[in-house]
Amino acid sequence: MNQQQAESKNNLGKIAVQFTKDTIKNIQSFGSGNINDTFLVTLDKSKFVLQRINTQVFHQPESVMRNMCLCTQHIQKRLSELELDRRWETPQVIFTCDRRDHYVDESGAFWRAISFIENSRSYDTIQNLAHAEEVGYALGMFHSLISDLSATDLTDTLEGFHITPLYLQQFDRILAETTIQRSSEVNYCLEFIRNRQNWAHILENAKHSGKLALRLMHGDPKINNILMDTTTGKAVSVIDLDTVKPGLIHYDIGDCLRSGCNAIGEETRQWESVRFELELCQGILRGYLTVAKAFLTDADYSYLFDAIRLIAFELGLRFFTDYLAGDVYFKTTYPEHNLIRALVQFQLTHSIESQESLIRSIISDFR
Ligand code: GN1
Ligand code: MG
Repeated sequence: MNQQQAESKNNLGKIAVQFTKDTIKNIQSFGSGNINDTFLVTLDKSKFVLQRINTQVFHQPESVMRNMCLCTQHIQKRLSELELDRRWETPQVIFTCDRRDHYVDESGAFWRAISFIENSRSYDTIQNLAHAEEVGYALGMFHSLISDLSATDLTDTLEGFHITPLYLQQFDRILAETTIQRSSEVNYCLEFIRNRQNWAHILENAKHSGKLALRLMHGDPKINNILMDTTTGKAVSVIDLDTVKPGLIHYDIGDCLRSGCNAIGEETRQWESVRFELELCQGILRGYLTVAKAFLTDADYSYLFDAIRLIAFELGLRFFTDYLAGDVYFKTTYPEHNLIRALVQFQLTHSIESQESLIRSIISDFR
C-alpha cells in the first residue's frame, strides 16, 4: 500500500466510525456505480455500505436522504403488513452516532450509510431467462410497494432526469461549444441522434397531454440494482434509491428492459454485437406483470414500446453528450469509454427499432 492509499484508507476509517460503534475490520470499494463512490465496511459481525454522494450531480443531497428515509420506511411498513410468502427486503438508512442521516466530512464531502442485504448479490449482465423474470418481478414489486406513497411527498432531487428533450437541448449546447474530433463513430452518433430528435419528445408529449400520469418511480432500475438471493436465485431487493421521485413508470420499464435484454451488457466494447433479445424482454415483462398488471392502464400499454426504444436512445445520447463535454458526469476508465457506451446504447436502440412489430406483439399478448 502506498502512502496515498494508506491515507485514504485512514480517512475512510474516520468516516465509517461516524456510523458505527463496532470495530471496523475492513473497508473496500464496492459495486460499479457511475456516479457515487461506494464502499463495503466489514465489522465484527456485520457489514454496511458507505457511500459518498456525488454532489456535482445531486445538488440537494439532504433531499435525497429525506426521500430515501420516507421511501424505505414506507416499504418497511408495507412489508410488515403484507406477509409475503417469499423473502423481500429493503435497504435501510443507517444513522450516525449523533442520529443524523448523513455525515459531512472536513473536506465538505457528503457521506451516508445503508444496510447491507446479507446473502445476496447483483449481476452486471443477465444470466438466463429465470433471472430475467425475477428482475421484472423485482421492478413490479418495487412499483407495487411504493404505489400508495404520495408522489408529492417526495422532492424532485434531479430535475430534468429522464426528460429526453432536455438532454437534446444539452447536446445541442455542448455541440455548439465544442470542437469535435471527427471519426466514423462520432459521425455515426451525430447522425443517429439527428434522425430521432423529433420523435424523442414522445413520452413528454404524452405526459403533458395527460395521457400518462406522473407517479413515483425508481429512476434507475438497471439489472445491477436488483439483488438476487445467493441461495435461491430469487430477487430479494431493489437498491440505489437516489432517484426515487415523481416521474413516469415508463422510464423504469424502459430502463429495466434496455439493461436486461442486452445480454452482453452495457459495458461491452463489442458494441456491434449488441442485440435486444426478445425472449428476455418477454421474461422481464412476464415477471413485471405478475405483480404490476393491476395498475397499468390502456394508455400505459400503448406507450411501452416507445419507452423501451426511448430510454436506450436517451442513455446513448447522455453518454455521447458526456463524451463531447469531456467526461464530466459519468465516471470513465479509458478515454473513449463514454463514446463506446453511447455506441452500445445506439446499437441496442437500432435492434429495438428493427424488431418493432415483434416487440409490440409481445406487449399486446400481455394486455
Ligand atoms: C448512472 O450511478 P449509477 O450507475 O447508479 C445514471 C443512470 C444510468 C446509469 C447507466 C443519477 O447510474 O441514469 O442509467 O448510470 N444515474 C444518474 O449505467 O444519472
Ligand atoms: Mg443509480
